[in-house]
Amino acid sequence: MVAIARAFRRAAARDYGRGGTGEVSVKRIVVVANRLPVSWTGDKWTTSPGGLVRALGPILQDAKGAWVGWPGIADFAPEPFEYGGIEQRPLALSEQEVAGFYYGFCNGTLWPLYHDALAPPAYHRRFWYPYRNVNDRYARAAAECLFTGDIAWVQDYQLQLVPGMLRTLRDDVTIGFYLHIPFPPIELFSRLPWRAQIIEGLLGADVLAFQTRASVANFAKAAQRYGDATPVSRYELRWRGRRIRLQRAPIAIDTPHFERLARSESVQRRAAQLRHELGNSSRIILGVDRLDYTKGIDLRLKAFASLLDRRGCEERCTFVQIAVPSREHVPVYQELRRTIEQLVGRVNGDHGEVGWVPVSYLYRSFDLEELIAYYVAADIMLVTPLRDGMNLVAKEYVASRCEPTGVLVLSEFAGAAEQLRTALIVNPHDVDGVAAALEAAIDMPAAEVESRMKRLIRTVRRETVFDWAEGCLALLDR
Ligand code: ADQ
Repeated sequence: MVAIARAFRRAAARDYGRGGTGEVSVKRIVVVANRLPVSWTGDKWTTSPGGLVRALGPILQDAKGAWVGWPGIADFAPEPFEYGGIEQRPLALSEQEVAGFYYGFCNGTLWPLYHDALAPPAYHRRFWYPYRNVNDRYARAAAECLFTGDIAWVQDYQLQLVPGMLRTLRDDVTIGFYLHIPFPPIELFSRLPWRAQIIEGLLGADVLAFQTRASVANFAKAAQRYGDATPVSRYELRWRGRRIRLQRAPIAIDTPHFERLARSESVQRRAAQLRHELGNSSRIILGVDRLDYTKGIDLRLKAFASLLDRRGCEERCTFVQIAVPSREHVPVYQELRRTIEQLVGRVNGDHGEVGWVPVSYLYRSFDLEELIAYYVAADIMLVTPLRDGMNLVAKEYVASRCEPTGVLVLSEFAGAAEQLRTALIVNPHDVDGVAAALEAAIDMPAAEVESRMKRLIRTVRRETVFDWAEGCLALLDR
């Protein structure tokens, strides 16, 4: 256990500029995830953006690890290769598998069901069978590259059957599972026609980790009801003679990297330019999300309109909403995009004036430095998902504060609310309540802004993505 933990500290120390121990982990770690950490651009591989990839890269290099995943293009079957010091094991998915497994069961059934059924989940056998078959293929691909004593670390809702399938193939390895999205309350989970199979699949793991205490408790209840698991304690179950540990492991970000970029001259210059381009409006309110119905962007726009109704427009607040395109082929996402664009038009039409556009809506992806420049420029960060496993944007905003300034308005339904307690916590369904929180943020005395933000910064610095990965793997490395 110590060896892997040290490898983590060394990776983290690199970022904080401290020295490492030079020790190398003895166990291999094989990550099994829907997607590979690299993407094919047509003529070469590049590393995909994201904290998980950045956090696990150094660890997998040290642990001589491998990564099993889909390269993201249908019917594309490259041979295993090495990239970034990691053995990449591509798993090919056909057009039909992508339709049934990924768009069907993952995004049409599980995603809405696990997010409070905010959109109606679709229960179709034509989605379930591909999900089962594709999970079986991931399990076999992982089994092929694991050695006795290795750790298989399975990621997220797309692969919930893999732990059980892998255990029947390889009982000589340790299996971990991490769920990035919420595990739903029993009242919702019960609706799933394949609930017993999902529970049995998950119970194949030695350690199951979740973002929040609520998700741990929800899973424990479902495992008892649909898997006949016996509770030993709040964080331990017994099932078919095996001990299964549950863990609350809230995901974090690469805080030092965000801090460094936020302080850089180029980002500071860009932030000043953005403020200037926004007409030096008195307050910049920012939203940053994947365009997804779980993120509550439409209600947020209504809350901003309600703020303008209350305060008039003398203050010239500007709301910048950055939305990264997501699942664009799916009708419910296309509909959401239309709704949001109409709302933006309506708020600007109702409240704007010549020379002042209240809502700036940017529908595209940004590179990290540009995104951080927006975080630096923003006075108020509005993070109001209707349900979210964690929400990294909230943590990224805090990590980008060079000084303890700025106010975070955060939904009580984001996993992040369990940790970021000095944010202004809101119910995102309560449009007037969110508008009132925005008013409170605008009027908040500087001393209160500072004390709230100082505590948020402390929390985000204390637990980085390296600590998160270390915590998860430490339980597996026994
Ligand atoms: P997501 O639902 O994708 O992740 P989130 O945690 O907010 O949600 O992460 C989004 C990421 O995308 C952030 O790192 C953000 O910087 C980036 N991003 C957003 N808009 C962008 C833009 N326009 N351009 C570039 N980058 C942009 C899932 C779960 C979450 C959980 C994470 C991690 O749904 O609840 O926090 O996994 O476990």
